Amino acid sequence: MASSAVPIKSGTIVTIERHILEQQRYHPEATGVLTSLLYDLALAGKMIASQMSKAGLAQILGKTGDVNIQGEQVMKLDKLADETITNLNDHTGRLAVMASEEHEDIIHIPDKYPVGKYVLLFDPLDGSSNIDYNTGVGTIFAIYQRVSAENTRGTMEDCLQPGRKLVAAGYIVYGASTMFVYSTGEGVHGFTLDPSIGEFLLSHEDIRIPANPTYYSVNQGYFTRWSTGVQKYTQHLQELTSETSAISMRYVGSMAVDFHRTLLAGGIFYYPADTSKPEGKLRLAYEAIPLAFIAEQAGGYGSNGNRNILDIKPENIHQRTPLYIGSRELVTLVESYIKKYD
Ligand code: AHM
Ligand code: MG
Repeated sequence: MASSAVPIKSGTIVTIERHILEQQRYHPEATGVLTSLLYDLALAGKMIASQMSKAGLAQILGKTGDVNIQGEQVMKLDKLADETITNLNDHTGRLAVMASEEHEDIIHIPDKYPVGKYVLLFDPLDGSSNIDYNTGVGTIFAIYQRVSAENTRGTMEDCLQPGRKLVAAGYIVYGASTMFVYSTGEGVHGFTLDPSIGEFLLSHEDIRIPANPTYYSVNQGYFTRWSTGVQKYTQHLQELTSETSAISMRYVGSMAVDFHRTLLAGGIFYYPADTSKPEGKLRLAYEAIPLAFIAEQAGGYGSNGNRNILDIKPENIHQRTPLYIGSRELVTLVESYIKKYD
């Protein structure tokens, strides 16, 4: 797996801007537009992190449409995050079209602004139901090249591309610190926001998901609703724990956060289909595909239980999917349980 274009000596400080520029060297044909787009997303991450720290109280005291104690209109943080990303990207001339988990339809670039060649899909604030409890949440994004004709308004087809066509993907987690993790197909790199200088600094270069599992992550409250294969697989994971070693269970309920831990520690995150959600809960285009791309770039794997998530072309923009993602061995094992028992 490639590391960054210029070897980074320990003690060297690398900003996200410089790192993205260095990555561009792998693509001599690059015009710099993708580089700028990724940098815009890092900026969106900084703005959302700042809004979260300021707006936390407003969020807890009010819902969208309410008036806060200062008499100001309160905006829910998921809506605020959605508007931040949209408003930062609709006028830059880099995008043909956008789609967000928060919008029923695709988001067209306003007629007064130029259109570009990229397509941006995002979940602005994944796990937002956790905000009320001061728990980590995240932003997830996917970037494609448009398939529609240049210099026209982007289309739904631009947004319905399989993960194999991804140009870049990543996520931002807002936790004890804010982290930006991305890949352009040359490995996975993570940056931690230094709030005192407002810069993302390279903290996790060329992340590789450990093969040895540390955690499994699933909402086990739904156990009785799962298929036999998923139940037996989960029991198998529990049996891996012995007197001398353990695979522990961790579940935040914010996928970006649960995935981030899985990526760094090794293990599996899964959200199966169940009797009340036969299609699963997570969104293929906004959540499963970008994180499966990151997992694969880090040596892991993302599956819907039967096949590689990256090979599935979404049929509609809000399509849901079961998801099993993390260390390759654990994900292929759940596929074999599903094949055998379901
Ligand atoms: P959201 O996009 O509305 O926030 O929903 C997705 C979230 C994921 O982050 C998380 O994995 C899942 O919902 C948790 O669901 P549950 O509460 O059923 O375990
Ligand atoms: Mg989500």
